[in-house]
Amino acid sequence: MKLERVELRRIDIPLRTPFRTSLGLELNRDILLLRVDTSEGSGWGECVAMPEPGYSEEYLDGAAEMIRRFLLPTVAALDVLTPARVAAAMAVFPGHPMAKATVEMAVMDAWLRARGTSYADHLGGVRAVVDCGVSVGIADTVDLLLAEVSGYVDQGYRRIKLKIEPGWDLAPVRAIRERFPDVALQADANAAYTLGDARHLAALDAFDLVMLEQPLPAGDLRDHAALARMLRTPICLDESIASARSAAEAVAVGACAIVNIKAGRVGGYLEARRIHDVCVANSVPVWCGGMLETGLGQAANVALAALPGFTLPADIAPSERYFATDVTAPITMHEGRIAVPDGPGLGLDPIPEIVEGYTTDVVTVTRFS
Ligand code: OSB
Ligand code: MG
Repeated sequence: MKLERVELRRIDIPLRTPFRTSLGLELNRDILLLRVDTSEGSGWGECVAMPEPGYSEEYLDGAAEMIRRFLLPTVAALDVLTPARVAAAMAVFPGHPMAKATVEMAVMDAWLRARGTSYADHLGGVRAVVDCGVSVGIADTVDLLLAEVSGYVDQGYRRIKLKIEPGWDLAPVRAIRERFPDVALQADANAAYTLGDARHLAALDAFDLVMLEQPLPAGDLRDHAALARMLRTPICLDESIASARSAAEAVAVGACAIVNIKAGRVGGYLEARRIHDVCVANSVPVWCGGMLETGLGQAANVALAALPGFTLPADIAPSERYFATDVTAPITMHEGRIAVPDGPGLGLDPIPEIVEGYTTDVVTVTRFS
């Protein structure tokens, strides 16, 4: 299999509900879709980088540039294209995991479609359905948050995750816990605190949270380990885990008891699987994070979440949670679960007219060097 043609397509697809995190970022979804045409067929990748840096240093224009200028020539130079060879070839460049993950995802889709194998079968999925959780952005008032969360509880989500930040933490968590005493509840701080906030964060122990996600900055493994000793609530890491190696280190130093796995953050689905394997070997539960993806990214995430170590509900939600009209046939949830696609590759196709309607820019590459 050889690379023949690549399309970098930017789509502007509005989120149905504004999504605000501790980064002060109001996330909108300007998304890069990558179509690869190979000698054996086509595949799709989705870049999870946001328009602005914040969650990490990557941002959409930078990722597009990285893909076009460096990753595609490297991949096009390979005579035999396989997902593992593509990932290994891209590894000569440090960093840029979201850019790399986009290319790997598209090549894997094309390669699996050509072989009639699904993403889930290739990665080692063992489940036909995955449990869905919903990630709830910072709201303007606790009343508005209560109304929003009530809707999600009614829709059947199996876990609620609240974004928190200094000034928006104990009060919203207490309010949700009082209204929904039995709901599986967790909080995600996106690195908004420091170890000096440990006593304040320990007050969250009263609310029986499944976990507290990424309370401190990504590089602060030692501080996370110190915080973990001061809290009963288990610590989960997201931004801190860049690879299987960093997962092993975080677990070894006691920085976390749970790991959030996002393929985009770690350079692709193959590295995501290695993180899963490291965590399973250490009896650390994992779950699949999300980055407000379209149906394409969700399909790959659902496949990943089908692996045996993914024992906690994912940040994977039906299309209607994110978009009025998704770029694929809508992903639907039944009793808080989404079915793992079993068709070849992602098992879902972008709908050309819909993608076209959202498109703001297309760059086609046929000569790679
Ligand atoms: O920290 O998990 C996060 C979205 C953008 C950046 C970071 C995060 C998120 C989410 C989205 O929580 C969850 C979802 O895709 O439903
Ligand atoms: Mg997170």
